[in-house]
Amino acid sequence: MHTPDLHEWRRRADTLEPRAQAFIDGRFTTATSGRTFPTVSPAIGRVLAEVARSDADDVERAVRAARQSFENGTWSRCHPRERKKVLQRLAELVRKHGEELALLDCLDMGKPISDALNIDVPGTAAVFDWYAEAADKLYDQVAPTGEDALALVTREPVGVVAAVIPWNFPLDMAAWKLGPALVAGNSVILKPAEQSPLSALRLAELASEAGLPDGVLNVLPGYGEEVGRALGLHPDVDCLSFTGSTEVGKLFLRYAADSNMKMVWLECGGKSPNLVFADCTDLDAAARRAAFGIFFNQGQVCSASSRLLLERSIHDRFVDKLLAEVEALQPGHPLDPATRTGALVDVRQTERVMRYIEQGQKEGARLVCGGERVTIDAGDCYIRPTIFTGVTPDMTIAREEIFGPVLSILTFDNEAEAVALANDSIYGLAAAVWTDDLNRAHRVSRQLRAGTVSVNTVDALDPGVPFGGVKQSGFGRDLSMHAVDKFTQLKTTWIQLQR
Ligand code: TXE
Repeated sequence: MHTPDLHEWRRRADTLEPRAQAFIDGRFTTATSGRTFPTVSPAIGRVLAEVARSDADDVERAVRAARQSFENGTWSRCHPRERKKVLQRLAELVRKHGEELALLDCLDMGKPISDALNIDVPGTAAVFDWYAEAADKLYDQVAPTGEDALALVTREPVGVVAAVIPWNFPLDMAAWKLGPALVAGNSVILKPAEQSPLSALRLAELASEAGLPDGVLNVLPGYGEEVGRALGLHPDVDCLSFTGSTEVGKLFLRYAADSNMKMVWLECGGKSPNLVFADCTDLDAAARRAAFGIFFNQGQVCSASSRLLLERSIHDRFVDKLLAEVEALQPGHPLDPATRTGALVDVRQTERVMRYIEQGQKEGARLVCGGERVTIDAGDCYIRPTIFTGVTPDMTIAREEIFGPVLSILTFDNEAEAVALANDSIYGLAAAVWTDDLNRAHRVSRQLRAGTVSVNTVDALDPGVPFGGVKQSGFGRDLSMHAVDKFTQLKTTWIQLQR
């Protein structure tokens, strides 16, 4: 198959005409106010599209359409096999239009085209496939009540679900919410991040083409404070699933309390520790994955292994190995298929990350590589992979989520200290442990307060494995059958039997 080169991707980028209106009740439409906002590409440094700036009026329209579609039952009460077929077709359409979808995300938020094509698109299709397969395998339960009664415990869709998602994985995040919410029979309103709304709009169109009835999926591009807030406060939204910052996650809890006590599920920030013990024999693999764990997607990953905890005796050797890995991860043009590190999402995020780098230096950490912002073509949202050694637990770069290509290295002398350092965070999304000692692997995994602990790898992911956090990383799980629980209510039907 022909693989496009940089020249070809540039040509496609120049002729791209993305969908830019809101998608309500099966149709593209302007915002009620008629207003738009520009979405700027950090990859090519120009406005990609003027996008509908939805607000509370559009939320009203979308909620009405979602509610109507939910009540009329064309999706909520259809045979599970029908839902399966639609989701399977959607997965196929995502694959079929993979190059276009990959290009949209690459341009909109600056990730390398190769990652978008080889990771994001197949990952998105895999999630729809997985939930399609689940559609006719969701059994209900009968409670043990004794001879004189039959108590059915059935799962019902919650109704109207709103999903508010971030910009780091625009397609995947949409699929993580849509797959389980749709398979359970809900109607959904999706709000993509204002930095990266384009692929979600195209996805809505593909879902329609796959046979999803009108009103079951609505997409409202716009700002958090306008669309996100209105969804959070709406009295007819039954459930809200959010991925993004801890700060905004907390707002959704308030919105729910101030409105209808809607169910809220949060997947928020992280400062994930990656612990490497001296007994780990494959330090090359550990260094390779440590680099991936922080520099993949320019460090803009909620579960990024941003704190590397090294046993003191291997510190220098390990840092040398890491520095060798980083050589191959210098930023390049996102449209170049050879690029492994692309642009950060926008100027605001780039400046935010640069401030953290300055802060790290001011607080006395040692910058061993990177730290520089670079310009490539018309884009200036690039930062070289940055590593700090000599980081202490009280430093800002050891505590706050930077969400950029910045690794903080700390050292420990024994297992107890490693665990204490790892758990010294308000977050608890992911953690990784590298050791050849099986006992240690289990002992440490049990003590780490994180939603996912990976042993001898980082960032392991599969649609069938739950993903989510503890502490201020949030609650509720994306992916797997557990995600379906978030979007369903249990109904008990007690039937008294005559003897
Ligand atoms: O996230 P926001 P931002 C972290 C990361 C990053 C920081 C800021 O540290 O540097 O957050 O990024 C919507 N009411 N993460 O500002 O604001 C917004 O429109 C309702 C971690 O981009 O949390 C978008 O759709 N909604 C992370 C979504 O919330 C609001 C991913 C996420 O944006 C809102 C992204 C409001 N008042 C950032 N304000 C992760 N854990 O994956 C914003 N939104």
